[in-house]
Amino acid sequence: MPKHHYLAFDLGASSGRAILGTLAGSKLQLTEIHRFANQMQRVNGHYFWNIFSLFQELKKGLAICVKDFGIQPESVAVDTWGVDFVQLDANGMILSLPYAYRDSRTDTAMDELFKLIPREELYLQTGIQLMQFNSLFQLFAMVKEQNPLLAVTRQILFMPDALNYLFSGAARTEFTIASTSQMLVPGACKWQKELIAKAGIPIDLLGEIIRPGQVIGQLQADVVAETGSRPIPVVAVGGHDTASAIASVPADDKNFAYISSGTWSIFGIEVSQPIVSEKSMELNFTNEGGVEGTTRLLKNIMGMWLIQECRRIWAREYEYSWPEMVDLAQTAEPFKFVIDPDDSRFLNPENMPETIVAYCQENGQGRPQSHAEIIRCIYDSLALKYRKTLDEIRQLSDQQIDRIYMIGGGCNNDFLNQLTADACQLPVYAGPTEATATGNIMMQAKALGQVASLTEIRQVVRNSFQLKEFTPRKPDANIGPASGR
Ligand code: LFR
Repeated sequence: MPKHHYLAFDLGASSGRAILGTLAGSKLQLTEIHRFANQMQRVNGHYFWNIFSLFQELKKGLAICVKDFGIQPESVAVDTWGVDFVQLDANGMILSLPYAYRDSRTDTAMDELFKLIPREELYLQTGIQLMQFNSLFQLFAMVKEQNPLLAVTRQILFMPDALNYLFSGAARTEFTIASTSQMLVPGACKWQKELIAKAGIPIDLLGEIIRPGQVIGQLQADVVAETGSRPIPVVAVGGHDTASAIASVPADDKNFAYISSGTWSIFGIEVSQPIVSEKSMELNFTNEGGVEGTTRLLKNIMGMWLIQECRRIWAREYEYSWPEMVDLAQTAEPFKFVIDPDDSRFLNPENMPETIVAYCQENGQGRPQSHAEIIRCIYDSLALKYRKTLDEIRQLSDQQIDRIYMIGGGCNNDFLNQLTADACQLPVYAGPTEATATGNIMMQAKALGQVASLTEIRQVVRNSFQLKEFTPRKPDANIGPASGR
């Protein structure tokens, strides 16, 4: 049976990976080729991504694949987190490091923009969850501060588009990543031009939008020379990591919800049309673009960021492993402390554990006394937030939901998987862990003609990865108050 090799570059907020996908018939095998840390860089009190060192790591990944593994992939594709972008000048040069979305310069941008465009109008025209870091607010903040670079910017490119550009020389804007900007007409490859103009953002910075699953160019000669690869196609996949992850949900029907569990917990369903209504506005749901004409109706929940940040702070004294943190949580009393994980104070605090303790104290719960209590508080609060989000989805759509797929790096957390099953009273199926890379690889296979549809992609995923099932336990004291928070 002929084998097809594709190389996925999957960049997350805390790590990046080059993952090789080998497709033989309807079975996909993944091999991790290269993994590296990613971190926001703090410069002069602001946060940036070092896109040049990220590009260097991606090229290294390709070189390792070709030279050390001896495998020439048929194509490459990049996916990353949403919303952030680079600015290109008239010569196509990247003007500066892109800001990272947790930078505080957008702290007041939403309220400022609401003065020009009422909140309702903004939501109803874009169908995107209002979050201060969406590209619209980032660009608006630059307009407000009269950012001098804006005057010489000719085009903006979102992170995956920018990396595809560095690989291929082709500057294209892919639909799923563009949909995170809060600047598109819901569900369409169309900029919301009037709204963008009202925010003072020059519309000609935004390129034409293409659908995922297309070849956008070939590797540039200098990349070929540096990596030893042949000049293979660069593919626009679901450039938004969550779009790629959801493409690989191993479902054979539509009756499911998903949680893409990583730095963020992204909870949602897949729909064929955006759901943009007074109700979805009130509940602040997003309609991001998916692959193959789907829409991702979902909510961003603060997720493992809370744990990652506690770990980072505690590492000054002792660096916990992830399993150690899960073990510790199980020594603490359940549901003694509960936070709203999405309180804005948790977006980028100097000290996450102290911020959590202060929240609990302010809310009359007393002070968590130990690391175990803080970690338990985070997991319990996430599970409760998942239940609340599920209830909200059921208010928005009558699509039946009879199970939850937990995908992404966080799906290895059996403890949280069980808490989620209990809180939501639905079976939880965990896997695949490398959901994003899998979706990225399978959309490359689609672009190169090896699979024909999303249904076929998901068949391959089911055929290739073992899932772990978590059955909900009967509601009791263990899973907290019946109403959620
Ligand atoms: C997850 C993610 C979310 C997006 C957030 C910020 O990695 O892409 O979908 O809202 O990062 O971009």
